[in-house]
Amino acid sequence: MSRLIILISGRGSNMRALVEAGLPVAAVISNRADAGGLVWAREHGIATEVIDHRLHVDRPSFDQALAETIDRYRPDVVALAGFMRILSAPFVERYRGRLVNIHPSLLPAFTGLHTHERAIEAGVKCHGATVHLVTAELDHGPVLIQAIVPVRQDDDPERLAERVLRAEHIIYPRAVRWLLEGNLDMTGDHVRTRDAQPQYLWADGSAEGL
Ligand code: NHR
Ligand code: GAR
Repeated sequence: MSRLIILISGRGSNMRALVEAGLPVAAVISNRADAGGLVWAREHGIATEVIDHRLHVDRPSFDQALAETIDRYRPDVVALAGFMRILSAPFVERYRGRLVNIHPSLLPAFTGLHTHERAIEAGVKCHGATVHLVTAELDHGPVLIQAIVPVRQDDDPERLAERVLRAEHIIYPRAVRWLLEGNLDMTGDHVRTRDAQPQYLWADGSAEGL
């Protein structure tokens, strides 16, 4: 049986989507004791841990404590789900090919924070979310799946974020399942599903024929 660890910092709606998809979640770990997602996880009988980054003198020592806690659960895959601490190169190397993140933009556009606001500001018409393997370079790892969400004329960052989030909840469980089940072929930056399942999602069905 494969094992999944989820790292969160906040409300944990993506964590919930992973649990509700029936994935084998061994534990949920947060860097914040007040993360809303921890309450939901405990209510659902899932083991939880808190590793508070403020109690560590520097990033390497936080990352070391985090890795030690993760490794006690002997996970096959580690999924970042709204996890807000940048991870150091040794941490990323330890879980190479098994550490995955969901980022709220169509990478490589809009790396970093405040993506919805920046997409509207830039005037792009297609936005979305990306599930990617984590590498030492922030928001730059190989892409597993992307969801395209149209930007509407009257969108504000909150409304756009809400639609992107719904797409995230569809693509994240799909991609994590591929990883857990060994359904991905990886060569360099290129990741392909072995059974040719589509690695994109259109939030707007009208474009299906393209
Ligand atoms: N770590 C590595 N090495 N590579 C990635 O691609 C990572 C990562 C850690 C987290 C998620 C990411 C996102 O999807 C992620 C990807 C936090 C920040 C950030 O600036 C940036 C990107 C992401 C997560 N964090 C601040 C920091 O100093 C703290 C911000 C806060 O606490 O609110 O770590 O967007
Ligand atoms: C999600 O939109 C996720 O893509 C994003 O934060 C939200 C977390 O929501 N992640 C990042 O911005 C990482 N820097 P959730 O806690 O409800 O899953």
